[in-house]
Amino acid sequence: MSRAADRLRLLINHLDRSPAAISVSPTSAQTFTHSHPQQRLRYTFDTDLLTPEQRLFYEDNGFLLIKNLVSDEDIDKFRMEFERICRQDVKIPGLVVMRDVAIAKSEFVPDQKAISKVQDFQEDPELFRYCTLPQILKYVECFTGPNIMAMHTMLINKPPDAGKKTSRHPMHQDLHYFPFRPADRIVCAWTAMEKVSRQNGCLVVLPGTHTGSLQEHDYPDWEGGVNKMYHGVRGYDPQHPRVHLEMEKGDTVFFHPILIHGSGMNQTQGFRKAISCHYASSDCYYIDVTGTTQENIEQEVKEVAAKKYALNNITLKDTWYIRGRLVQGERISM
Ligand SMILES: O=C(O)CCC(=O)C(=O)O
Repeated sequence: MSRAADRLRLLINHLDRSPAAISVSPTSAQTFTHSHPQQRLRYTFDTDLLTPEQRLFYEDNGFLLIKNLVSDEDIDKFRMEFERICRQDVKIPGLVVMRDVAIAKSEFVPDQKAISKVQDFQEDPELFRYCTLPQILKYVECFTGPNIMAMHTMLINKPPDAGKKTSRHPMHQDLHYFPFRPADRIVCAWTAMEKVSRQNGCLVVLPGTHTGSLQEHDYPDWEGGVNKMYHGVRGYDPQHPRVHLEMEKGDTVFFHPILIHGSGMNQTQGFRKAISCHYASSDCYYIDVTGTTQENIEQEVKEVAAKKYALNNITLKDTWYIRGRLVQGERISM
């Protein structure tokens, strides 16, 4: 038996004797049914898909990269749909279209060059197909359990940096944006739509930080400006080892919402594209973020909702409740 398998067995035996170490929803602990329920570690389930090495890697590091998971054909279709959106050939309800802060309003042209991100594409059947791909869901289930909601969807079109370093994404923890828990039953799938490297601003992760807690976030005081809602984590250790996730088209990384990560500047002339979805177990539950470090993001979301959609009494929870879509199993408490 491999060393990883031995270590996994030791960890499982340890957890069997200390159930308090496993974090699940207080309302529905027993709804996570699996073929090997005793083989549940803190961050992963055994669904017969992950090797012992892969499970341990995620348990220890908070991310797992799977090569060649999404076909070129699918990625080309997602790219074509994105281009249709940019040309304004289609109008998708609820879709949020974002521009890099370095692009002045006056420069707007209906073209992908003006758009740095689209998010909330749950009503676009072609882009949303990404969130339902069976080969992605098979992995997602290892982290969320069998009842799966697609909560947050994004296609990121990182533009060539205009010289102000605004194409960077500050280091952050995705949980800052989410008023639902437990964190361990949430996972992001992020797929490279082309080769991503340090040159065009690949993801950068701080391995192992998923075992920490949610920290305070706010706008970094970057001289050249920072994109709307791109909050950065305060006070992380800049000396913490970093991993630059260089990936090929179709490679997919799954990562935990407390993992500190970000992405670098795009120093090429091309637009670096990636598509992603945050999934949560439908057994998760909403929390009230009043009085927590997440109050500032709730306030900002409320301001946008009031200004753009004339929605005045909305909470952070409401904005997620209406976006979430069941993609596998049963919708329980989400
Ligand atoms: O794709 C990127 O550059 C970073 C994406 C990311 O970390 C996020 O949107 O939370």
